[in-house]
Amino acid sequence: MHDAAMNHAFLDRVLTGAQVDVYYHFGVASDDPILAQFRDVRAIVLAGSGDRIEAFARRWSALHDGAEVLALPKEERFTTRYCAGVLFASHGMGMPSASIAMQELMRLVFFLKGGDHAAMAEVFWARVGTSGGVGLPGGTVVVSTEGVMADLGPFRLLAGGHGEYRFDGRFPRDVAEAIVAANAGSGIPIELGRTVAGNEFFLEQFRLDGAICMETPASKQAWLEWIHREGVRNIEMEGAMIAGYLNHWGFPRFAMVCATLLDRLAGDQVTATPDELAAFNERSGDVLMRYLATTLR
Ligand code: R2B
Ligand code: URA
Repeated sequence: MHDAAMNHAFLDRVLTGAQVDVYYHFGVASDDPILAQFRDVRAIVLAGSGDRIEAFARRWSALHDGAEVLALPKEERFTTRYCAGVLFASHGMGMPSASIAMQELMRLVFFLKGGDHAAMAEVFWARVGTSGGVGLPGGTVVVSTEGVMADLGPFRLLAGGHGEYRFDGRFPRDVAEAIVAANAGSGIPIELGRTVAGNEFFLEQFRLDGAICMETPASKQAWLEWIHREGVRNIEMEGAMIAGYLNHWGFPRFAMVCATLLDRLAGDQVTATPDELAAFNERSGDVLMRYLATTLR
């Protein structure tokens, strides 16, 4: 873990009790007794929607003899469940939303583990999601090797007076490969690849079907072919930031597993039926659960 990257001026006061940390968007604070039951957290599973979080927690509970599922009461912004060592949390859509979840969850992990680096390093993080495939048929599961922005550069934010902050978007390769290995023989098509995180579903994913469109069929195709040549296999909206923030603190184990809903080389609209979409979604969940079940004792 990278101690110097942690905001000790704030975080250490929470540990000593000099400051109560309000994880505002999750509706819980560091002095809430419910958090005592979260201290043994070994994995954090993120997904965009609250319904998926609820479904994952139920599934994890069923795999653990019906272990109790705890919920944080506030669900206005994010949905959170805790069951058998795994904290499941939704992050909404896009990096502005998901960065709020990440900042508060990283603070929470620091607090729950008492600032102990070895204990923090044992926490595994994963995002399970949906994406547009690049040169892959809908229903393929992509395990990301790196999250980049639409220009294939790293996740960046404006920094007052300092230009910009930049974040290393690489996902640990050994974890990505272990997820693929844990799913050998599952029959689910899985690919390793780089992932573009667009700041927008339409413009920054070079779609031609937005209300606002600034691309032509030729410029869109050129972008898709360029990112494909550069090893990109899918496009979503959070991975570059999530990997960037986790690398910033030096978490060693994290991953992103996304089902593709369509092949962007063939079109822009998501036309799969609700049943197909549910089946695609199920696959990414299966892939992660199979890995989790083999690694979390
Ligand atoms: C994938 O799907 C969502 C947009 O439809 C977004 O959160 C993402 O990354
Ligand atoms: N999510 C995205 O961000 N893009 C897609 O094309 C599909 C799902």
